[in-house]
Amino acid sequence: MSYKLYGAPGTASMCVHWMLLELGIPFEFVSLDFEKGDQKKSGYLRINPTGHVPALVMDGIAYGEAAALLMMLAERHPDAKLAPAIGAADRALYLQWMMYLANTLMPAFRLWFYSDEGAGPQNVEATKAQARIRIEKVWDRMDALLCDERPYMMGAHLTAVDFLAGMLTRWSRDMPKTAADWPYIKRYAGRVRSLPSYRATHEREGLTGWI
Ligand SMILES: N[C@@H](CCC(=O)N[C@@H](CS)C(=O)NCC(=O)O)C(=O)O
Repeated sequence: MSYKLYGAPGTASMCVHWMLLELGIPFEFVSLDFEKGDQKKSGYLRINPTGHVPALVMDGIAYGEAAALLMMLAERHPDAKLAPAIGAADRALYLQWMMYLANTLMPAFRLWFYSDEGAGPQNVEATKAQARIRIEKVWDRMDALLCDERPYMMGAHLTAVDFLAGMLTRWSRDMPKTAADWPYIKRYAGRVRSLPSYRATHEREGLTGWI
């Protein structure tokens, strides 16, 4: 199996980069420069027509969508047990949280970071206020899941959900309320950040903060 990940430091590609490091498998990382608009250049648009990162070329074929890539990697490397098996008791909860984070939290963050996209540059403040409400509702729900002090989102074991949730909690670090203002998320985020694969991703991407 061969892998080539296209990404940019600290962005949605981070969770895929992190899972590849956790899996300990060989891969190539191509860092795109957003300042130069690399993600909108024709060469990259042939790889990911959305003009977004991540894109992962698996055995010569490119795929996008961070959450889907995490699920694909977990399935292609079942020995790592990063996804509950089909039919396992916690499979439904796993699918629910992957979809919830991808469908609800990621678009809310998109509105927060690309706040002119929602309703134009004249409505940036209102868009950010809406984005913040949506993001904080997810933290409420995530904190309620974690309040039994389970080590990981799905319980005792690290799964693909943690790569997505771990990355997304980091994205709140400069917001008026960070995810770590929720007590059980704070605990959880501390555990996730101490994983060697997380620290290695942080270092390789040259990230600062939230460690
Ligand atoms: N739905 C996509 C969203 C990815 C996304 O929004 N990526 C951002 C970085 S976090 C991006 O590529 N931004 C560059 C741009 O929009 O030009 C996914 O989950 O992969």
